[in-house]
Amino acid sequence: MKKNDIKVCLTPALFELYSDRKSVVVVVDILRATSAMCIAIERGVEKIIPVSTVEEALDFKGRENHILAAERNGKIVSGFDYGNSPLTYLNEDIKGKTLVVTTTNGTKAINIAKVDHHVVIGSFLNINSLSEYLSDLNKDIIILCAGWKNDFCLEDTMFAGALINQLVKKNNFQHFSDSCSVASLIYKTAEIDMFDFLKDSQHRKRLSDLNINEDVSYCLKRNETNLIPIIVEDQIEAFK
Ligand code: 3SL
Repeated sequence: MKKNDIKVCLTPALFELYSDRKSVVVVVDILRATSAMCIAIERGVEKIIPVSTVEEALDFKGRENHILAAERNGKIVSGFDYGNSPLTYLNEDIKGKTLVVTTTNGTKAINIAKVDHHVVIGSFLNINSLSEYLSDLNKDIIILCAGWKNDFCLEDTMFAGALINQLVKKNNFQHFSDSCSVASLIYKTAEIDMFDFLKDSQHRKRLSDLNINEDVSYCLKRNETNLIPIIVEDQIEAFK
């Protein structure tokens, strides 16, 4: 049986090198965009519209049944009700609504990938069902780390390593690249205590300076949802 290849694209700046128009792309922004999206879908958001700019998000202002979320540099953009905190989506008000969202890195990575690829949203919060889904899909995979402003981020690469670890156990995947090896090594070192492992990472420090620590612990929880957010016609919805 031919095995499917896994590749890890360490930052969106490298995506051109990986884009092949046939692999499924798993977009990952562990802190915090894709974690927040997974939990928003779990808590009943009907669909998510990822936009790249604050202006595009504002175009939806006043539309019935829409919630607007915008984050830049870790903070909620003024005038918006929601930002990127997964904990804020643990509420009943979002049920059945459409979430329009723009974030510093996560939505940009999604919008780059969705041009030519089938896109799936990944996080620790859905890692088991995600690996089942990818295994059933039986395609080559690119894990696209959203990073920070086109730079490398430890937490996204750590997640890539965790996902590779699960996929390889399913026997229909293989990987050869150094970026996969480095992701696996990072995860092996981190897995005992991921929160502690990230303590000196740039993004944890950035969030910690904003007093955002609970979100980090929440984003490192596993399997809070079985749902797989996927892109269908430019919008994110749960795979059915
Ligand atoms: O860049 C993003 O998409 C965010 O996840 C960054 S933050 O965690 O909100 O700072």
